[in-house]
Amino acid sequence: MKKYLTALLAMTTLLLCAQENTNPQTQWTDERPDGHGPISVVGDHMHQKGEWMFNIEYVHSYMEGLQMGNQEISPAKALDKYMVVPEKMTMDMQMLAAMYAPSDKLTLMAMTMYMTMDMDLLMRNGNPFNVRSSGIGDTQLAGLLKIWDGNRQTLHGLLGFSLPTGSIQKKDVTPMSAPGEAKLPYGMQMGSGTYDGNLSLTYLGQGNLFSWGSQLSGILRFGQNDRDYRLGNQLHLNNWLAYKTADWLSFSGRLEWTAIGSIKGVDPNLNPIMSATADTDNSGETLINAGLGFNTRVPKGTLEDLRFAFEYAFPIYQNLYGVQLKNKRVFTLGLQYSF
Ligand SMILES: [Cu+2]
Repeated sequence: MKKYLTALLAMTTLLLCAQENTNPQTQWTDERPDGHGPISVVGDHMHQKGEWMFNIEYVHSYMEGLQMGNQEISPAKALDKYMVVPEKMTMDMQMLAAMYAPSDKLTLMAMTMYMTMDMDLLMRNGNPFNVRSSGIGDTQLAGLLKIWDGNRQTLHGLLGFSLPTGSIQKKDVTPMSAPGEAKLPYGMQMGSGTYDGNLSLTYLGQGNLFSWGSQLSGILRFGQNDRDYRLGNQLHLNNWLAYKTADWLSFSGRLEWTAIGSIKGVDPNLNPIMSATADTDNSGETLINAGLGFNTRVPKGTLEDLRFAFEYAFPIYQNLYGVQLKNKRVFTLGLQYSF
């Protein structure tokens, strides 16, 4: 009898333990550091009903050297065709975003940014010069809709648009225009000048230590801006994997394929023979970026849900249409707080 009781007790204990192990988490949760995707991914997560989030982000990107297709070319070679060619460029972007969820099924998002661009160029006579531009960029508004949620996986869609609040009239002094200012090329302008549509579909999954995500996104531009051109449409396929090392820290790896179409139309104030950056034949690209980063999240206490994240991204493949500056690296830093 005692034997049976012991066996019964052992079995009950085993069953209870088994239940403890097989019934931990059935829903996807954002209450872990990798509950948000890598910081460079936009629209990666949604919020719960009544929740707000504020996000301050800093993005630094750097381009250097010339490439034609997937071959490097020298400035001298490019100067056979153009009077001026670019040598390097930095773009610094400070972004402010707010998210609010009126329901579990819907999260609203608004985003504004301030950008500074700096470009070094070289003239055919061998003289270098520099141009700068800065200002607010385009304003993004979006809604994220939960499509499916179950078995620690979710699927949501993003539908948004971009308002042309960024200037496309930026000018600076160049050796050719001095003492006056000349219109700066397409890549030095703050916005697209058109109303653009943003669409994306994001799949997220979670295990106990690992999490993963996949996002297909696009930017569709319509019509023409008041400078008679339209920037290229964009298509991105982003995939990432994260590993949670502690309840406050996770590391991520990301691989993103991007295709950007060429500029359609021509700004009448830009002369394509003058500068490689003013020729719309030199626009559009396909590239594959790799990103390495980490997320941190305060797991409890008064600052619960304060997050800090970082990512370093670099191209492992790039095909640039025409002659363009090579993409080198992108740093993204972000501070997020939800309540
Ligand atoms: Cu958020």
